[in-house]
Amino acid sequence: MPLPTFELTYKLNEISSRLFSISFNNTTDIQAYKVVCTYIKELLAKKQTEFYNSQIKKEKKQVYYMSMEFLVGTSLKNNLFNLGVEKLFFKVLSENGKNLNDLYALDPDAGLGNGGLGRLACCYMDSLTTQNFVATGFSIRYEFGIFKQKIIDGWQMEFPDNWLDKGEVWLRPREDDAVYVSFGGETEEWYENGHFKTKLKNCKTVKAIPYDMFITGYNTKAVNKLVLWSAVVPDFDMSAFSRGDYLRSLEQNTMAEVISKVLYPADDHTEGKRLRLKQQYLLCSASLQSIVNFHLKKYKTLSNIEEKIAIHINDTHPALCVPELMRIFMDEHDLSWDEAFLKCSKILTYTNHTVMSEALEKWSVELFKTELPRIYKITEEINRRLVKYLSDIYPNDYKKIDYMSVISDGYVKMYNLCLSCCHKINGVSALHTKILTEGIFKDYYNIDNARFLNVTNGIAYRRWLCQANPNLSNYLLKLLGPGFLTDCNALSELKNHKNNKTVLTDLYTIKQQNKAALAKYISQNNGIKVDINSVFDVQIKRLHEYKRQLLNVLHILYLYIRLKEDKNFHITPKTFIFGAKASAGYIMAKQIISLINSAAELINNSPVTKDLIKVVFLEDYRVSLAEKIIPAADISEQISLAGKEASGTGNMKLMINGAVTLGTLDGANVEILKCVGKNNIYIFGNTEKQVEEILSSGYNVFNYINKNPYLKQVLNMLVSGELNKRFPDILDSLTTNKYGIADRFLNLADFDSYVLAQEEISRAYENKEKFGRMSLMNIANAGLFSADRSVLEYAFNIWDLKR
Ligand code: 26V
Repeated sequence: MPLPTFELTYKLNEISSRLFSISFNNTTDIQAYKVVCTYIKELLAKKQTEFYNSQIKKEKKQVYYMSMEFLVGTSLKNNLFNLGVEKLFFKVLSENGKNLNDLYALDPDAGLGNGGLGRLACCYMDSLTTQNFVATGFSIRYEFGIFKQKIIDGWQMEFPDNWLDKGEVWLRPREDDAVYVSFGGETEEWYENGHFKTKLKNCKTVKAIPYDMFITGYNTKAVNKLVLWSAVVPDFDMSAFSRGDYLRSLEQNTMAEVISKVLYPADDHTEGKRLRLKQQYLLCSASLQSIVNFHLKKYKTLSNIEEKIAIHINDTHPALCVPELMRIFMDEHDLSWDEAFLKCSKILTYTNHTVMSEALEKWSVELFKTELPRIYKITEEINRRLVKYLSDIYPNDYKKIDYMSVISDGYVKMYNLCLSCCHKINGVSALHTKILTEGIFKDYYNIDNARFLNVTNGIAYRRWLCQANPNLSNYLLKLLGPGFLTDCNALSELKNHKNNKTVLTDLYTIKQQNKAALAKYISQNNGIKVDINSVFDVQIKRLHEYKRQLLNVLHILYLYIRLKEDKNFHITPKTFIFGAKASAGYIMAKQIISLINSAAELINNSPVTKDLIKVVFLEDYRVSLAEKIIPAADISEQISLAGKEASGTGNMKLMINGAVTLGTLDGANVEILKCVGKNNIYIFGNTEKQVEEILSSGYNVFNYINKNPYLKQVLNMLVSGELNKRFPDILDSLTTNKYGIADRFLNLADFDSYVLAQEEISRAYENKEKFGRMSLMNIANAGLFSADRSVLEYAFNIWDLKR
């Protein structure tokens, strides 16, 4: 690459005749899509082998990123962009009567994740590759990714997402490298020549087949891999079959295959579901077996393994890596406990992504023990030694020891399993890391603070700016030159133009073009006509009470009430755009989606508001939809309750596309404020410290409701019948203790200051130059939030990789 056009045409014809026995120019679009993807995949396979071999020959240390989620999104455009061949493909395709954009439209949005954590994993793979690190992602080849969301009569419904029917073209199966993973049964233990031996009997074994998905970096020879495991029945149980026990052998079959069937679509609470534990163990066991096998093949010894590999645990979901790596070292390679534990500790590192207590993973001992008997024994021993160690440090402080232990109260606490072993532990924003080290993990921090550090999240901005927003990116290319394509900090040169009226006007024009494109999408999908001269105010993220989409709606209802009361109430036209999936079982979240849709129905059609405010709920929020919304945003809503959002990454994607943040001092918003300065952001609401004080001194919502008659009317609207549905549960959640404490996420305590911030935005937007400059300053100061910077910090401060 780059290839001459005739050579590419020749290759496409060759693949076309191999796959479909026709020439490329006679293919249908879907066939052409498969031909092009196959060509890219085969090219990447070759490049990956070359890159990997060249690095491994130098005995370079490599990192394995273990994650139950990789929210890949589409691949074709990203790969062509990274390889620098997009233009060439446009040309060759059009010579063959095809439009590359039509093929892009066929590329499935691989939704192998729920939200921020899964998307972050992909952004990091992208940046690691761009910077020539040898990095391998490990996850599961879910047949069904995150569900497809449909809104029916205002209510979220979930439908299966069969991404593989087209997505399979990106995968390369490696049947020959399959490994076996066992569940259930009992442990058998004995001594042999003075050595402890153990094995599982009566267990059920599944075969795990790896599928490679290749990861390109920008403008580099490096190509890495994401390895996805698929579980299948080992070999058809012929003996059962010959006994006539057909059904049992079939049952075995479906049992195995169900493990990699579907992604758990919840990111809000631990459910303790057996199948989820099996998925986690499949990921850990299959990946670690293949990692250790590879190491032994290359080095013939485990003595140096901790110098050659780092294994990263992305949140606690792959925490079983700790006991599984112990098992492999001890049971399969005869290392002693102490040798094995020291190695595990040097190899394993862990990132925490949430402080929400409901999301901190734990498993019932009963379940853990029956599914993973050997792993349970090892975990028990880790805990026994841990408790002994802690008793020396905190003698007689049973409460603290219990809090810090891996097993207590009938549960295995996965975060403590990671804390007890990993040699580096990090949070994902400065504030989040502070909360970890001074709050939930402080007892561990106080014993050994050197293990803890912060790595503020970052984004693959070449996807989120360059590919998603070609209008802006091409403009910046002309204005600033190509430096920012490899160094995000080069965007800061845009600051030199902050008083340049032409540049401000150009940026405004680009934003309006992007808004027009989104307006078209909204009109096609929602049948709503929105005004591109209104403020596009965007809140796109998973639906969670702590993220406070509700606060946003309460404000919208407030505007409606004000306008209804007084036709002359001045308001800057605004379009409120939402995108959010709720976990299927999270009823309150689903009710909030329903409320947003009811508010949209009323407000978009009411004569008092219809030309001033529009409310749009965009169905099926996903990576590819985010890529359409983000370039068109004026305002980025980041309004979580302070102390609850670990970092946020949507805030960074919106910022780099010129949206101005309206946010609380939460997660990475704190750092965004530092970068842009207080004049280029709207900060409102109680700080994390104030939140603690309010909650500990007994939060009384009526102190806030009684002070603000409009707030009272807003709350009343939830049940008055003026909306097409009534929302008594939402009202109860805000004003009664029926669902835990009233308004546990302090929507009402932050309401007044939110309204004021929105009013300030209105005034600023009416001054085009002022708002345009704020927008420019957001683009110019986004450099810190590049995933290129984040992964360098991981590489040097956590994994100890060399360039
Ligand atoms: C949690 C759980 C809980 C158990 C059930 C299954 C499940 C699946 C996913 C999760 C993930 C929750 C953590 C998460 O996504 N955190 C988000 O991570 C982003 C990347 O660091 C960060 O920007 C967001 O603030 C944080 O909420």
